[in-house]
This record gives sequence, structure tokens and C-alpha cells, in this order.
Amino acid sequence: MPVMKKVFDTIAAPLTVRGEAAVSLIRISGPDALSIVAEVFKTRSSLSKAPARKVILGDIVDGEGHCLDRALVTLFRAPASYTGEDVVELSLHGSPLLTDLVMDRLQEKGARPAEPGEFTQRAFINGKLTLLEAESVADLISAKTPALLSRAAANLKGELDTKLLEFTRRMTDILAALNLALDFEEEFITETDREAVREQVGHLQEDIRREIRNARNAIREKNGLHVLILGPPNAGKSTLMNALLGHERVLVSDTPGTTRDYITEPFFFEGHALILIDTAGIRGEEADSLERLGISKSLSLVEKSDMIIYMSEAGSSSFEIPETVREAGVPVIPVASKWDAREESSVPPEPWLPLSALTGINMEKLKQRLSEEAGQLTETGGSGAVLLNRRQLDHLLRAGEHLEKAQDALIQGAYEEVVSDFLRQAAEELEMLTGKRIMEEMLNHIFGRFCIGK
Ligand SMILES: Nc1nc2c(ncn2[C@@H]2O[C@H](COP(=O)(O)OP(=O)(O)OP(=O)(O)O)[C@@H](O)[C@H]2O)c(=O)[nH]1
Ligand SMILES: [Mg+2]
Repeated sequence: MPVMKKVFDTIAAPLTVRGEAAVSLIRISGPDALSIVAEVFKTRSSLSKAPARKVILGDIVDGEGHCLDRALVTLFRAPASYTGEDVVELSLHGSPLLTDLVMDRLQEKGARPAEPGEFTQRAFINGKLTLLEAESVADLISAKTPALLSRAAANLKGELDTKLLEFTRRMTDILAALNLALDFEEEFITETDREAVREQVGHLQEDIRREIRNARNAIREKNGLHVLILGPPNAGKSTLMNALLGHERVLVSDTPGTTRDYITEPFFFEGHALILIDTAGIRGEEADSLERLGISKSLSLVEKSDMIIYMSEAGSSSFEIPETVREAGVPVIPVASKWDAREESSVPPEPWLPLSALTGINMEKLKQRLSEEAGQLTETGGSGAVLLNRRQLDHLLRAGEHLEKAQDALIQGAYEEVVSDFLRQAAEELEMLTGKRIMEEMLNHIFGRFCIGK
């Protein structure tokens, strides 16, 4: 769906990451793509007559006509290309110096370096990709788990558009029912009709709520599940962090207060992208000022975490989780640490998990708990398309709010016009979500977050 037809200039950017590699790919897109490339790439026959989507071998030449590299070129003619414009892709040997030189040459001949996301933005504007498909390109590239990859792929195939279009269609049907009744009877619709509308709005609300829950979980998975390791000093937090990671990432010592600042480390585990955070031990008065700073940092992380492992030594007299932790609304796994060195008599109460990160006792059990919690926190209901970013979620949340107002209005017996108004606003939010209704600044904002060359 083209928002605005524009005549664009010709842009170029490397598609591949800078560094020594087997190949380096440069894409040139725009009205002068072919003529610009023809000046730096010499082939036996004329490039302008070359067939599209066939690989052509030739020489990249410098200003004096000296060969810089043997390279391959693929042409795509408008509109059958990624951007919908004439596109040329240069496949060079993966030398950073060569890539820079070729980019310089292309600029000399009139190409402008592409902004981040500019190719994909053009693809959207030229109707090659919907906004949701375009956003899914970024999600696919950055996916850290197989689950996220398959969701992004479903979105790229247009499944999210289909799902949201279905919501819009249902809203339009309800609006039509309301307006028809108005037109024909010029007064209130019958109570039976109102009841039917209420039911339809209710079903839609349910489906949108489910979609919101799935989106929240998917976004959480995308951000990485933040697992906070908390507890008193010397409880064995850093030892557990190292045991989970499988290497000595953090300093361990028998001096309480060893970890001062928090330490973050990614941990890929059973298809989940976790982020482990080791923290400064929490204790009261005896902490020095620097340590106290660390403690307040630890506590400030509680709200932002997705899960907490709370550790207390098995020999400790009190098995209590501090109130700030208990009431944070985050799942907590309580762990009784140093189980190997416990007193024979000590038995931690349920649900404390006895554990020794040093000898490995119950490490498997802990991992199983982690996996279960992670599974629940990232549950997105089956497979297929799901909203994957905050922008999308915010529009759906607002659509849900307008629907709720419509439902309340129906229940309170408000005029049909009032109900219709809320429904229309809900439908508009969906149009902003899918990009059917979008401002140019918004586009720049969305695509500006892409990487260069995408
Ligand atoms: N016997 C035994 N000792 C442990 C275990 N885990 C940790 N320790 C020891 O307990 C001491 C403290 O361990 P750390 O991992 O540094 O504890 P921490 O909770 O990170 O401590 P702070 O950073 O000071 O808050 C070290 O001497 C560890 O070797 C365990 O499972 N069994
Ligand atoms: Mg520590």
C-alpha cells in the first residue's frame, strides 16, 4: 500500500558487515542504479542490456580503468526488486578496503550512501512490503531464539496483516450493524440487536486481549528474560552465576560483599535467551557506603526483572524473602544454597530448593524450574504471527481501550452514535498499527532503527 509516491535519488550501501570475509555485498537502488554501476563495472556486453536476475561476471575498475577486483553483479529491474526500484547488487571479495573504495567510486558517480533502513523504507513506500512485513525484517535479523525467528518469518509472510485485517473486518461488521439499524429505524436498535452487538464486541475484546498477552510475552522474549540472582552477601550468588554459565565469569570469594556492582551476562538455555544478573548481596547496617550503593542498585533491578532467584544459605536461621522482592509481582525461585555444607539438622521449608552450585546438587532441578518459568513467561499461544514490538503493542492496547469503552457504552444504554464512535477509534488504531494510516515522521522513526544496508 503506497503511502506517497516519490521520485527518489539513487542510494548505495554495503549489505554485509564490515570486516574481512569471503564476500562483501553492495546494493545500489534508484533510477540511476544501472548507469552508475556501468561506470565502475566493466563487462563484455553492455550492462544496460543485461538480463535481470542473472549473475554477470566483470571487473570493478578505478578512475584510471585499472581493475580493483573481479566481481559479480545481479540486476533487478523495477518494480521486480526488493525496493521496487532498479536495483544492482555487487558481489565483491570481502575486503573492507575494497568495499570502501567501491563505495567511494559509486558516490563519485552520483549515488548517495543509504540511511539505516532506507532500502526497506522504500520497499514499504513502493508497496513491496507492508509496514508489518518491513518491521518483521528487523525482527528476523535480530531474533535470538528459534521461536522468535519463526514468528518473524510468519509476520514477513503477511500473516500478522491477515490477522489484524480480520479484527478490522469484524469491527466494520459491527459498525455496519449499528449504522444500518440507525438508518432504517431512525431510532434505537432493538434490544436483541444490541445484545448481539454486545456479544460480538465481547468476542473481539477477548481475541484482542489474547493477542496483547501474546505480544507482551513475545516482546519479553525478544528483550531477553532478565533473571536476577539476589540474596544476602556470601550466599553463593556469584558461584551460581558461574555454574550456570559454565565458566568463571565473576569473582567468587569468602569475603562478604565481593560483588559490588551488578554483572549482566547472556545465557542461552533450552531455546530461551536469558540474561543473568549477578548482584551485590543485600544486607543492612554493616555495609560500607560503596556496598550500600551496590545494594540499592540490586533492589532497583527487582522491578525490571522477569524472574528472581533468591538465595539464602542452607545453614542460615531465617528463610525469608524480603518484602520488596516478594511483592514485586515477579516469579521468585527461593534457593537454599551451600547444601553440601549444611548442618545435618537443617531442612529448608517448602518451597525452598536445596542447592549446591559448588558440587552440582540439584542444579538440574534449578534449571528445570528456570525452564518452566521461562516457558510460561514467553508463552505466545501456538505458532504463527504475533506482534513483536512496542509500537505495534501500543496501538493494539489503545484499540482494546476503545473497544472497552464501546462495550461500557452498550451496557449503559448509550446512543448508537456513541458506540460507533468508540468502535471507529478502535479501527483507526488498527489502521495505524498496520501502517494503512501513517505519518512520514513516524516512518523515519521506525526505519531509522534498522541497521545500515537494510
Ligand atoms: N560449600 C559450598 N560453598 C559455596 C557454595 N557456593 C558458594 N560457596 C562459597 O561461598 C563463598 C561466597 O561465594 P560467592 O559466590 O562469592 O557468594 P556471593 O553471594 O556472590 O557473595 P557476595 O558477592 O559477597 O554477595 C565462597 O567462598 C564460595 O566458594 C556451595 O554450593 N557450597
Ligand atoms: Mg558475588
